[in-house]
Amino acid sequence: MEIHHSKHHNTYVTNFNVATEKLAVAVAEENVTAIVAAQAAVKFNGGGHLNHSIFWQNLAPPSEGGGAPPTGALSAQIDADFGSFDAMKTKLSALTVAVQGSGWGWLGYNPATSTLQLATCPNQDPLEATTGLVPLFGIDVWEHAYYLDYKNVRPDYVSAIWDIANWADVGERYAAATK
Ligand code: MN3
Repeated sequence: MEIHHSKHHNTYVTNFNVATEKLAVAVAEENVTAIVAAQAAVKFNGGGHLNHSIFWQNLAPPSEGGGAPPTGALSAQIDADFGSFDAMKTKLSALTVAVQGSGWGWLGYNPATSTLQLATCPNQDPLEATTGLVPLFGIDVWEHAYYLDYKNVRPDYVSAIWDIANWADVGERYAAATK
């Protein structure tokens, strides 16, 4: 987690800044080819920054509430949309473990239907910009997220993430999304 935060996340931020500078120059020069060419790096690195910014807040050590189940309005909404917290966990775990290659599993809020939804995204595609769902809780299943601790056993990593999930943070995101 330390390396993941200090090295990987930092690289997305650095490269996002490079990409947006390139984009700004291309826009200033009205160079349409360069504007289009800049999009992929903006999306990838901007997505990486957005996703990881949520990821670190979504986690907490058990001594700081990690693993304590959701409460209040979020808990009620999870029950309404998935039947139970355990049912949601089982479903999101299965979807996330099954991501082909690198990507993310998400619990998101759909403002159009006022419901919670599960989704997966490839690479660093940011959830809201690509699906319209407001990101509440994300699981990074790039190999860099788990290889040092879990080798190639992605299911064990996904199973362990629930022990440090910070549902107080997720609840705040839900409250903000539904305000
Ligand atoms: Mn990562």
